[in-house]
Amino acid sequence: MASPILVPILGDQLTRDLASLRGRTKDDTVILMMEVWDEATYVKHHKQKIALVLSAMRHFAAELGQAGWQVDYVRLTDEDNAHSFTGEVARAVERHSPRAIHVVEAGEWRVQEAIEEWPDKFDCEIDIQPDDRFLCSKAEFNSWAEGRKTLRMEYFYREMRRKTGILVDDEGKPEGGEWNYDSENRKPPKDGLSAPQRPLFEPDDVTREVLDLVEEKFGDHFGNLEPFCWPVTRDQAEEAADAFFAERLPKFGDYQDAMVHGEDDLFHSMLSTSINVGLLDPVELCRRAEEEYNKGNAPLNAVEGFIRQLIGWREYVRGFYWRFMPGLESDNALNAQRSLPEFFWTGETDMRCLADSIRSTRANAHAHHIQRLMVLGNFALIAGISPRDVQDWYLAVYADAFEWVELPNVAAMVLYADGGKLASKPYAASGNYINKMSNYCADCAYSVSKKTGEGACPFNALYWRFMDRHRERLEANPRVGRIFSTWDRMGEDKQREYLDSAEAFLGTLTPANKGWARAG
Ligand code: FAD
Ligand code: DLZ
Ligand code: SF4
Repeated sequence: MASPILVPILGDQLTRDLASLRGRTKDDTVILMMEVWDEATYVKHHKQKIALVLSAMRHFAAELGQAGWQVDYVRLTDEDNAHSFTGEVARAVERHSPRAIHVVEAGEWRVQEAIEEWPDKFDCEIDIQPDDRFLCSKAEFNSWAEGRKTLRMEYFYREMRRKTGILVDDEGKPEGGEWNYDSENRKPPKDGLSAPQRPLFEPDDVTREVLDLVEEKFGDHFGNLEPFCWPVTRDQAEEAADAFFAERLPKFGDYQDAMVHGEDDLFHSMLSTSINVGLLDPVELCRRAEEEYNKGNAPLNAVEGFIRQLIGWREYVRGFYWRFMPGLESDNALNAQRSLPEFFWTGETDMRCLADSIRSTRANAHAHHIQRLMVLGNFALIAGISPRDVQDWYLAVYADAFEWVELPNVAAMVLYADGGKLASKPYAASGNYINKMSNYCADCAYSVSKKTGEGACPFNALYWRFMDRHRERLEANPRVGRIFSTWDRMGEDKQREYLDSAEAFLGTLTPANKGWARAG
């Protein structure tokens, strides 16, 4: 092939209709896919995440090859592997002498920065194309955000509903009269609540080979490698989506915020890994959910709730990430300085809610949203854990973690480290919330009804310590301010008991060994 177009495809761009492939001819294109050490180790990802990405990449390359594309696939173990995207593109330029490189912009800031240096490094045309797998472009998000005092997801979401026409009638009105049915999506779990088992995918030969590689090269990373049952092809991802729509969507809304010990998925879709690496199209999923509603198979609160997560939250956090990077990574509005406790890695804590959420994280490389937000995140917030430590942890432990989605959720939604650009108030809660929304507390070593002293649920005292410490900032906020009259009514002695209890608990925490998330 004389001087082809080189099309690098990254591990989260596994989409047949990727912008850089659209309109290209097979006899004039070399697709480059690169397994590189840098991507597996910039944080020490959960073993299942590495296996997921490498196996999905290998399957995708095989599919492209079968469809007649020329794919230059670099394996992690190839002798001369340069182990960085730029190093591998340089080697591919030597091999193929391309007349141009067409690449879709990267999902993560650090990779995009590297790509933007390619025009200075390579002596051919470099075309960096927008990632149009997102509904809202970076420019569109910026023009929506420009001049607004607050960037509430709700208003952004309504724009996305209007733009797609999903659950919107001919007059531009929302289906059912409301844009958001979140108030119906907070049912506590009833006794014995369980959900149908999602499809689990047996590793084939390609995945088995990757699992062996991951065990050999990344055996010291966090998490269980097996059982490994994530979808790694589009067909598998579609099967997973079919099962969700048929079996779990109807109750997705009701139990969206519920937590049950040992029930790791409940009615969640478990589709984030497939969506994030490019195997499923989020807007297509929303249209399917709408269809289930139109056919009378699922209620509006479930369908709207699911759609809001995808064209609301997912699109919003992506726009937010690119608007506020690179500052977002170092924001620390609440000046939280404590190191991450060791139990986040070991799971060894008597706090049953945390232990179960960490167990699921370790076993599945997944925990559902309320575990991430209201158990793990809430603890990190009210214990004052440093944003950098918390960010590294979340980026390392989840199979669906890519910085563009992880960072806004952690820094802004959970830790309020952005000072309130994303959330109207910190999501701080005492043990009461967890008790209401889960069955964790009944068998916990701590008593949720005990507020202070020996055996009291640590969330209770930490909550008041957090409120007291940040009073100046939070008191003016109408959504939080009233809480301080409760605090004031307690009187000094009671307040002292809370503060002493919190300090005593914090004094028992062992800081984590930093080597878990990042080497060195
Ligand atoms: P479902 O509950 O079935 O939701 C459907 C889909 O909506 C998800 O697959 C996901 O694509 C999208 N979605 C839901 N909530 C969010 C959200 N807050 N932000 C963006 N997309 C959302 N999601 C990631 O994909 N990667 C992450 O690294 C990640 N880190 C998070 C960290 C914290 C602290 C919090 C609070 C949330 C995080 N989320 C992240 C969002 C959410 O928890 C996961 O998307 C969800 O748990 C994935 O499971 P699911 O596919 O069963 O989701
Ligand atoms: C997460 C990941 C891992 C573990 N390995 C690779 C890899 O070897 N090659 C690759 O192309 N992508 C990998 N990825 C996904 C990338 O980190 C992801 O594509 C970038 O973060 C995008 O900005
Ligand atoms: Fe968690 Fe407190 Fe409930 Fe124990 S009592 S499970 S620590 S909220």
